[in-house]
Amino acid sequence: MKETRKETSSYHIETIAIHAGQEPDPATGAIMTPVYLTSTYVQTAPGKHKGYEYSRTRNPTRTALEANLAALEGGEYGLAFASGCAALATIMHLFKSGNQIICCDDVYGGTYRLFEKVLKETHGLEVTFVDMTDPKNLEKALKKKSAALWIETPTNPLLKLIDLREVIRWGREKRLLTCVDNTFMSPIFQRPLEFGADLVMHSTTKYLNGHSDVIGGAVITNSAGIYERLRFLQNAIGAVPGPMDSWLVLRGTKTLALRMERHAANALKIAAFLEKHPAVERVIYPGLKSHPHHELAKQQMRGFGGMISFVVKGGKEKAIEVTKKTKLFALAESLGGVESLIEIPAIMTHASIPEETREKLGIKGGLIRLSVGIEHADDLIADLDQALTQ
Ligand code: P1T
Repeated sequence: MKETRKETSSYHIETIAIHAGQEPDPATGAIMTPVYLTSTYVQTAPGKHKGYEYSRTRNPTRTALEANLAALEGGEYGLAFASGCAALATIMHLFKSGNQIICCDDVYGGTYRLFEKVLKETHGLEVTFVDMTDPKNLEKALKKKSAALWIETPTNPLLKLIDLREVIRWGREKRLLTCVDNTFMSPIFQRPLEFGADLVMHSTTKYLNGHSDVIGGAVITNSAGIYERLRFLQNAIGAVPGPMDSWLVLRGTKTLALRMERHAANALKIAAFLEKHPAVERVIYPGLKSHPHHELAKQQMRGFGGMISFVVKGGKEKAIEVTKKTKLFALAESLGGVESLIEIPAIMTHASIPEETREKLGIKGGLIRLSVGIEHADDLIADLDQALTQ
């Protein structure tokens, strides 16, 4: 059984999304990969099997998903996990106690929590948070024990952009493992392996699945050595997705390209609308000329994404009022689904970051984050308008 992708690399990404990793079922010709709901596989003699022995180790539905995700990121090898956090936790087992990870300072709250409140204590990892928008800050953080760079771009929730070419080049020069969380962009808009990253991580819960009905994660790499070790860890630790969840993500990626186009087109219209709204102090969207990293966004991303953050006049009280008044934008954590979501990072997704650190970063009470869905943009704009207007 092939572990890597079917040869689709010469195709456009829209075609890869639909075909990579998927063959008609050899038993029936079914065009959709079956959901192999099985924990174990019958052997013809001890140790003699068809490549599958136990579903923590391998499952055919998961194998198809892993090949599909690898192809989408332009990588050789893919591994699927039970969640984005499970993917991150497994990756961290590549390191030894005493190693230092240099992480960008604005990251998903759960990533921060895993680094600060778990891995520091249980693994003895040192984690240094750095504003990577200025690569000069990296040099200051570098130590003998530095082992990896952890990059999120655009960052969550402040949508700062990190120069992938520059930062990855620096990391490789210093022999650090360069890891990029590509959840916000999806491979449709950004492919970090093209910039030389050692590995790409995803919360597949988000755009890759796209329908808010799965929790999942993934890692993609071009390095056979890293893949072998991670595959060993995936099995040894066991934070794997079930076949049904694997199938749902595999189904989701078929429409990824179309969805991303609409997410981004809607987000640009909404960001432009918010920028002119009298109740809004500041809008952060990489597609706006006013975004400090707009030029970099044009260079390293093929689209600006579906995430917008904005600050309302009137601070936390006003922000709470707005999030309670929207009707189409559901008040909920997460992102990347077809439906639009609204949330307040300081109270919700980033609450596990201490208030003082949040304030320093600029994650204040009045900051609202939108995950723009694929509804009609005019309906979404009207919804925000009525919620923002007294
Ligand atoms: O939720 P999980 O699948 O474990 O993924 C964690 C994760 C990792 N990386 C990024 C960039 C993320 O945004 C997330 C999850 N984020 C949210 C739930 C959120 O609302 O931001």
